[in-house]
Amino acid sequence: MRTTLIGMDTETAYETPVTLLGLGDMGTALARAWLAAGRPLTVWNRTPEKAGPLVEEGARVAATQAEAVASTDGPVILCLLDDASVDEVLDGVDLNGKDVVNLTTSTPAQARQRARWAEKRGARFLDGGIMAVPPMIGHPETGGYVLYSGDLALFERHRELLEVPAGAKFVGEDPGHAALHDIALLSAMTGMFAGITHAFALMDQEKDLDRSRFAALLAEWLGAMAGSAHGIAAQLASGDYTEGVTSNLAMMTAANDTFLVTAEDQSVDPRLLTPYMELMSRRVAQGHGDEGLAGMVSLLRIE
Ligand code: FVH
Repeated sequence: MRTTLIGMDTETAYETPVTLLGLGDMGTALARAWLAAGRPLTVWNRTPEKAGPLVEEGARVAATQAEAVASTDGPVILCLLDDASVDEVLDGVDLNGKDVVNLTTSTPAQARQRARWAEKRGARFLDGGIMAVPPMIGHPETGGYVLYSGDLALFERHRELLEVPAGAKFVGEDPGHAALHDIALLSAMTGMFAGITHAFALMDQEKDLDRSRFAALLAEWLGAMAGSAHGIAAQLASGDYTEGVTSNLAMMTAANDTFLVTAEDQSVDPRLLTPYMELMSRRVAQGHGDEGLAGMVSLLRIE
């Protein structure tokens, strides 16, 4: 079913109907974005009460997940808690001929398995990793986006629709790659949060220090340092880990004692820093003090 023509000068620009399974915080935000954009939307949620407010905003509620999937020829978007809940929700549902887009957080292996599972059921499959929190959805100016991987033709077919809630970035035809990018980015964020936690702990005893002023410095500093990812990528690509190095590993490692002594003086447990410092020391001990950070990547590999 294809409805209202919205394009001014093309016959292919239609409002594609969407089916959305899962109305948690993220699913509800996605639903609101599509409704606000005037997309015909069918929703289903295990706890049906959550659909109530969306009906008032124009959504159609299906009584069952099978009915929701069967109700349109538009894409079926999944935004459920985890991979197990996808199994539970779609058990026995006819997906033949459907375009399935799974925005449920998965591991890369789960996403690849889900792609095989979809293919066996006659569906086309795209996996997505959401790099946004619910308040960012429908607000492109906040910089949120969704990473996609899998069926490129499917991505292109629904690209306009997928770009309504947030930016859409296709990262490869291996269906596991969106999840891999997602988890890699979130892992980097976890390391950043560990650093922020340690930094505030260092300030904790200093009651006269203005935390919000420090936060501004911290955010500015982390922003300035984030660009180092490009240098590491260039070194990994060239294999020359001394390329473009301004602050080498030996110099950085020598400063670690200052960090640790300061932590001790401020009565702060250094456990969030020491594993990384140990890796740095190991790389220097291997004779690579003149390098940047790229050489540390190989130290993390489990053979
Ligand atoms: N919220 C966030 O900040 C993050 C941002 C990045 C991406 N994540 C992922 O998005 C998926 C959905 O997250 P969510 O925020 O909507 O999660 P909840 O609010 O907890 O809602 C979970 C929905 O899943 C349904 N559900 C759970 N288990 C089952 C099941 N066994 N059978 C059927 N449905 C199930 C749940 O239904 P109900 O509890 O309302 O009945 C919700 O619809 C997620 O992968 C995040 O990692 C969000």
